[in-house]
Parts: sequence; C-alpha cells; structure tokens
Amino acid sequence: MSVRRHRPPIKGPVWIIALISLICLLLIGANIVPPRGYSFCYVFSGVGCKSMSEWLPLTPTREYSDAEIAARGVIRDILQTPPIHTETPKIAFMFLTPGTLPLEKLWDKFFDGHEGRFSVYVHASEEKPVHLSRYFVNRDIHSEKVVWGTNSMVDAERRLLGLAFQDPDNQHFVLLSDSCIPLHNFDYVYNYLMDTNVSFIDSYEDHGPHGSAGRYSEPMLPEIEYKDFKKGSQWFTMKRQHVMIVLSDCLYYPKFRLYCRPGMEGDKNCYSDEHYLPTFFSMMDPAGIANRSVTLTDWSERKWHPRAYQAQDITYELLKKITSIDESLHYTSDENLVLDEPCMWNGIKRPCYLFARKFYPETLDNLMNNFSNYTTI
Ligand SMILES: *[C@@H]1O[C@H](CO)[C@@H](O)[C@H](O)[C@H]1NC(C)=O
Ligand SMILES: *[C@@H]1O[C@H](CO)[C@@H](O)[C@H](O)[C@H]1NC(C)=O
Ligand SMILES: *[C@@H]1O[C@H](CO)[C@@H](O)[C@H](O)[C@H]1NC(C)=O
Ligand SMILES: CC(=O)N[C@H]1CO[C@H](CO)[C@@H](O)[C@@H]1O
Repeated sequence: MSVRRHRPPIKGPVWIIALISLICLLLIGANIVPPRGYSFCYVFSGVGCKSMSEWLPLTPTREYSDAEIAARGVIRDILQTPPIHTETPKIAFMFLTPGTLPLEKLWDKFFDGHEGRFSVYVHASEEKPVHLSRYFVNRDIHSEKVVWGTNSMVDAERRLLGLAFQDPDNQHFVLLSDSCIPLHNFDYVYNYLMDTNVSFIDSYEDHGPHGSAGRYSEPMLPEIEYKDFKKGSQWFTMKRQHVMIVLSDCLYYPKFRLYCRPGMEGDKNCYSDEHYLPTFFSMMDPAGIANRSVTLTDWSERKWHPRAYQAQDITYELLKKITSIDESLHYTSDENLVLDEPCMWNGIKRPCYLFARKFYPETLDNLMNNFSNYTTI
C-alpha cells in the first residue's frame, strides 16, 4: 500500500515558488490599489483575460475577481503537481506550547529508534523551554506571543509550517500541543500518515451560534460566502502540497485576519484557528481532506473546554477505549446536533486517532509505564 516512489529531482517547485511569490506581490499590489479595469492577466499573457479564462476548468457561480482567478489557478497547479519523493521522507512534528513540554519524555520514547524518519519543531510562545530529550534540543524556532482565540494562533501555525517546509524531506506535517500524547507507536503513525493522499483536516458545517450563524460576517464577501464557512478542530496533519498552498495563500487568510477575530462587529466572536483551514480546504480541495482530525479532543461533556485527563484516569481500559474509537463525532452548536461518521482511511474503516489531548503533566509516569502496552493495542 506504499505510495512512495522515486523520481529524479525536478525544477518544478522552484518555478512554482517563484510564480507564487510573483502572484503574491501582484495580489498585494491589487489589494492596496484596487485596479479595476487593469488586469494583471496582461502581465502574463499579453492576450487578456478572456483567453485566460477559457482554460479555467471551473465554472464559477459568480464572477471571480482577478485576485481570485490568480489564486485559484496557482492552487490548482500546485495540487496537480505530483509530490516529489525524497530518499528519506520524514514527518514534521510541530509543537505549539507556552514553554517546557511536560510530556517530552513520553515523546522521546515514541521517537526512540526512528531517527531519520521525523523532525521536531517547537514554537514556545511564552518562555524558553528546558529540553530533556535529545530529539528536542535545539529544535526551538523563532516564536511570538500567542493569545488564545486570536489570529496569533494561526500565525504561529503558519510560522511552524513555514520553517518545517524548508526541509524537503518533510512530506507530512503534524500540529501538536503541549498536552498531546501519541496513541500508537511510531511505525503505525508513520504509515497511517504517509501511505495516504489526504490531509487530516477537520471540517464540518455548524449552523449554530458557535458556527456560521454566530461567527461568519459579511465583510468576508465576496471570497468567502456564508455557505463556504466551515468549522473544525485546529489540530491538523497536512501533506506537503497542502502546506504549499497555505504558505502561498495571500488572499483568503487576510480575510480571516481582518474579519474572523474576537469582538467582531461588537458582539461577534470568531476564532480563526477553528475556521480558516476548515473553510479554505473545503473550498480549494474538498476531496483532498479527510474532514476529521486524527487528534482526539473529548468534547462529550459539552463545556467551554474539553475534558482533561488526570493521573488516576490513565487506565488500560481508557487507553484501549480511545485507541479503538472508529467513528468521529462532531458536536455542533446547531440545536446540539451530533454528526457521527465512520473513520475511513484509503476506503477502509480504521481507528480514528493517532494522538489525544488534553493530558495533565501529572499523567506522565503512568503513560511512560504503560506506553509499550497501550501503543500495541
Ligand atoms: C494517491 O494518488 C496517486 C495519484 O494521484 C494514486 O496513484 C495513488 O493510488 C493514491 N494513493 C492512495 C493510497 O490513494
Ligand atoms: C469532505 O467533505 C466534502 C464536503 O464538504 C466532500 O466533498 C469530500 O468528499 C469529503 N472528503 C472525504 C475524504 O470524504
Ligand atoms: C496490557 O495490559 C493489560 C492489562 O494489564 C493486559 O491485559 C494486556 O495483555 C497487556 N497487553 C500487552 C500487549 O502487554
Ligand atoms: C495496564 C498497565 O500496565 N497499567 C499500569 C500503568 O502504570 C501504573 C504505574 O504508573 C501501573 O500501576 C499500572 O499497573
């Protein structure tokens, strides 16, 4: 079931990046000075937008702006470019944390013996972490303050992606927090993520007050329509092509930056970490995402914060239960509707979760002692 193939290195991505940079510059220019009537299509083709639009396969339901046509064209091309497989494909594990990672020793155990197949990045937003594991030493990236619920969260995610993207061996990218634990052993996680074509990005419709009804606002138009606005957990895994389209997005993210934030229009609170990626990917590559997260967050208590596990909760039964869940539940705020879907992986039903949160620091010893037992369930 392996999808790894070896191709000679090609110059394609260099061109793509150059093209993206050019288009970003043009888009920034287009946004500063709205140049109605002057289209940058001429810059490229000299033949005008009419012939340009002839080769666009999409039939838009409305007329796209120049910036959208450009963005969609670039994104389509990136998605159609086959991934370049390197000799040593790696998974980038990107940790978003205030400071020292309390469960680092558990992750050390998880990584042990798998050198060369992963890389670690730590974004510590409050204080410089103390590292106990050799896999984490010198892996702190430049970081900035992260205020919960604001765009600084998405900025930090993009900063991690941008840095991890520098290593061409990184083929899949995983976002984790300081309270996340691995639920399976390294080989299981590696194969689950690498032997599939999708990104595990959560995306679903919630028409309630904590979904589009309460959080969408009209200035997002025309690029983001009400029907496009999706919700999902921020804890994603992403394949390399998807990272490329996120890093090159200089049209849709600015809309969220401006119009999806706490205190919008007086009483609206929008949290872009729960909406930007779910919306962006459901618009740009709906079939390329799994519409579910592989990180378990237990919302079953339906409180403002998810359930957090303490030392006495860590039993064989609990770990067995969460590692075997094979249906994903989405709790919406739309009359408390719960959406229940089987977790599919390459067309077969499999356990949903590779990671789980939130685990208090005090759970470390129990998890360490039981790691080799529960990860082989
Ligand atoms: C992934 O996509 C490629 C072509 O895009 C296809 O040949 C391959 O079978 C796919 N792999 C899986 C596991 O779906
Ligand atoms: C994810 O949901 C979209 C609809 O929003 C659907 O088109 C797509 O097929 C789904 N992806 C998978 C892998 O099921
Ligand atoms: C893990 O622990 C449970 C409970 O003690 C035991 O029943 C099970 O056989 C163990 N599994 C492995 C793989 O060691
Ligand atoms: C199932 C299992 O192995 N449980 C053990 C988990 O770790 C604690 C100590 O940290 C042991 O007491 C349990 O027996």
